[in-house]
Amino acid sequence: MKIVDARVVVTSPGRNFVTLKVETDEGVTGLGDATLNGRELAVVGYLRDHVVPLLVGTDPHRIEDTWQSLYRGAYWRRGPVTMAAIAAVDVALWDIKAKVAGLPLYQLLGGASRERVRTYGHASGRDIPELFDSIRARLAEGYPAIRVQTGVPGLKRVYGVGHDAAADGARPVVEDWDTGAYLRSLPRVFDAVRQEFGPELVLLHDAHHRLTPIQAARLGKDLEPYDLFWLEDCTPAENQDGLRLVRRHTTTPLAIGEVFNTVFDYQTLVGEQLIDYVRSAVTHFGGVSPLRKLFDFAAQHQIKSAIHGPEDISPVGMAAAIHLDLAIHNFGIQEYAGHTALTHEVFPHAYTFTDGYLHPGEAPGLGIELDEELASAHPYEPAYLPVNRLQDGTIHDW
Ligand code: EZ4
Ligand code: CO
Repeated sequence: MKIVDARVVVTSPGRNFVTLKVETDEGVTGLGDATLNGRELAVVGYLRDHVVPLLVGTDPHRIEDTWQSLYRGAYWRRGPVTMAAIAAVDVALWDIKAKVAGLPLYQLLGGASRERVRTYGHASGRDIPELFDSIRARLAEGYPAIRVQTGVPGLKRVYGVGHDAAADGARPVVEDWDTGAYLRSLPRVFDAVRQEFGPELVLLHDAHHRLTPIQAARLGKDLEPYDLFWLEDCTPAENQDGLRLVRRHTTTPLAIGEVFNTVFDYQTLVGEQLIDYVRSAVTHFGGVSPLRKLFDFAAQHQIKSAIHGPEDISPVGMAAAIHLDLAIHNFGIQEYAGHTALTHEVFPHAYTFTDGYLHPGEAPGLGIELDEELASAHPYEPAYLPVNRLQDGTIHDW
């Protein structure tokens, strides 16, 4: 079997998605997600100009060899653009192999370790009443766990709260930030949520890398009475040593990794058990092959999976995640933000979301298709993530 062509499709049925479609001489095709929010076209160029020419003529069954040749052969390793491109190839080849086997991908990964995949959804509000409405809406949709984000008194606009208008437009929207105001308000928000919804509701929070380690340590301590499932991205984790300080001071579970691209980013965090959940996406971590190795490494330290699943992971990337979730033993939880109705039409899929749980379905391969005609009717639209500035105008982490 040989790869005869590979094409990159960019479509925007609500937001931008980059998809690689690999074609073989036997007519079997495979799909992979290469979406990198705000830097989509860099990955398109990497794939079209530097990866596709190397793929044509190779055997699609040699997934590990292809992965290693793309990773090591480029000389320039790691980084989100490179690893998103390699991820798309890896996932497309797994799709092809599973289709040839006539099995859903999870069967090739060892088979099901559970009946269904527990998810969490996103609730947010600019204030407490709006937040409560949003939590009720997620509960009505069946979500068994909920990520809570709120506005901060004195700030006009906070990322992840309400409509994600910040992603629209050709220039980044500027959002304001005040860490002191945030640290004072968040424990009060969780106190109000616990009083309204009781002790059993599974609650999470994403701090979006905005705190220093000592601030993160304080927030983790302040949130302990509210029994969070996790506190996510409490501090920018390039400084891995900083997590030692956070860990020493709080028993609030920690989740990190959505911006990580390789296992090397996790060496200290996993090796010293400084976190409880690894958050990398199939799409940004080089695909199913390396993510599975990460989960095996994490399992040795009692750390569980929590694959990143925001709106900007395409249904192709979601499908790959759900197969892995079903198969691995140390599954923790799957983020599932869902997609627009049009996105589901562009990417018809076998996976299902029922009562807050996902299942990859039984279709051979990933169980996903791409309606190329509909995709081409919704071309790329420039869009950037927002930037954060402090009151004096200084750019802030996030
Ligand atoms: O900000 O996917 O946990 N989810 C998140 C996401 C990320 C976006 C970045 O493109 O933090 O909303
Ligand atoms: Co996050």
